[in-house]
Amino acid sequence: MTTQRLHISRRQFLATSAAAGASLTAGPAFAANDVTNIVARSGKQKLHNQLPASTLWTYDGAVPGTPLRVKQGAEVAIRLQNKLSQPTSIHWHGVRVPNAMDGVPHLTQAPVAAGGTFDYRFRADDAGTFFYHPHINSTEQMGRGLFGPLIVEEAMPPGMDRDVVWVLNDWRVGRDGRLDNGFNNPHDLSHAGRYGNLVTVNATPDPVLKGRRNERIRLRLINASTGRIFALRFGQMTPWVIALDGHPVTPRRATRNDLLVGPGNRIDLAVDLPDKAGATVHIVDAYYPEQTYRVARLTVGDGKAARPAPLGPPMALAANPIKRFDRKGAKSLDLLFAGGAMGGMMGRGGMMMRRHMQSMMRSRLFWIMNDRLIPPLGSGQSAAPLFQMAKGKSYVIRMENQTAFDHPIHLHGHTFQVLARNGEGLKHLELRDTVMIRPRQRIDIGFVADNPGRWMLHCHILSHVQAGMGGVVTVG
Ligand SMILES: [Cu+2]
Repeated sequence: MTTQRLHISRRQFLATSAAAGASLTAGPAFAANDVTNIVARSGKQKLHNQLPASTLWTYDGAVPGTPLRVKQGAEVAIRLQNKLSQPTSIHWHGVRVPNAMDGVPHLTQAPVAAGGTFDYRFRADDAGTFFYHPHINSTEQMGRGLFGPLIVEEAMPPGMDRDVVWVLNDWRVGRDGRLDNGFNNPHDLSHAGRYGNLVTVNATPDPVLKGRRNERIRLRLINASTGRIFALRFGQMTPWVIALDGHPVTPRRATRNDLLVGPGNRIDLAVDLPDKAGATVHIVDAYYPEQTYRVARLTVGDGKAARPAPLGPPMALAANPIKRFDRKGAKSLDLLFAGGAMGGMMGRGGMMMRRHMQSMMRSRLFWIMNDRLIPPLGSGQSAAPLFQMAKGKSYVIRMENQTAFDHPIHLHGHTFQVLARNGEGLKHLELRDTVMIRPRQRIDIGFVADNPGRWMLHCHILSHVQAGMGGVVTVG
């Protein structure tokens, strides 16, 4: 590392601190030699061989960005350099970081200005499959390719033949074959979000993963789409699910609900390839049953088998150190989602829509949380927190979706337990940071508010958070 670079960084660091004001904390400065540099930059790349180049924004020139792999308990030190021409940040999705490291501009830090840097440092307490992405102008920044996997390896990883990370996302390609530049148009904001027409796995459409007979692959799926929800099917095969949103579950055959992977969700599967040379497993997205399409293929080679017979159930992964939620002492909070296109005008949600209709049209805020229109962070308008929580206390949030759309609801800084769907308790322990809530569904989540700070609670359909589906909860 040259002194000049450190000098520039320090000046930027001070500038950022000053701009942030008293309530925002800048990242800790650290010695350069133990730091991974990540550069957010713009460049021309083809989305597909047959298409002209589009302007993509990437981490280190690649989609997905630099795969980060650390051991559980390790200190992670990342220096983000912003070579974009607009402010950015990095949010460590699903990782329980200290508030100042959470990467949410206008809430936990100042935006990292064009040409600026920011130092992120945190300890990776939980093992699992996570990812990182910006948390400002997100529809465009993620929609142009800014996301990368963060894998925290267990102290004792399970014995699988291979560990494969698949980052799923989609791209909206215009008639000219280039990435569509219309981010945050009113239709996307008020409907299902920005859906693309080119689905890729690690930026490759419909890839083929080749394996051996009876090979067991740990498949880590990350949905980094701006809006697309996947309902995955594996043909005749039903893979084992071993973790949801990074957190271990007792291994079981994956249910349809497990395989419903919304933006922000991750799922770790143990996939056993068939005991048949030449066999192909078609992985299909059946979210829209009328428009199913293939996402990827697994094929079995005709060479040596990994083993003579298929393996039995995989071993459970060790639990992460999440504080157990105390149902008896928990305080209940209600959260009602309303608004959006095609939302009913009946019931409480309809009443809220009628009440806010005028200002919804004016403000381009199409979604209502607890009878409030909440402007996005950075709009200059401040909004009171949705909830204020006492540190160390247990909470239940009873969510109800009175909109016509699915929403993956993401809570920062915490891992919650999904307690009930439509009032029915879950059979299995399900720990998550992002939970899909279906139209007219009620979902109860419970957690210990043990991480002090100001945290986002929002839909991970990025057009929706832009249009009112995001609020702040405080813990302290
Ligand atoms: Cu949403």
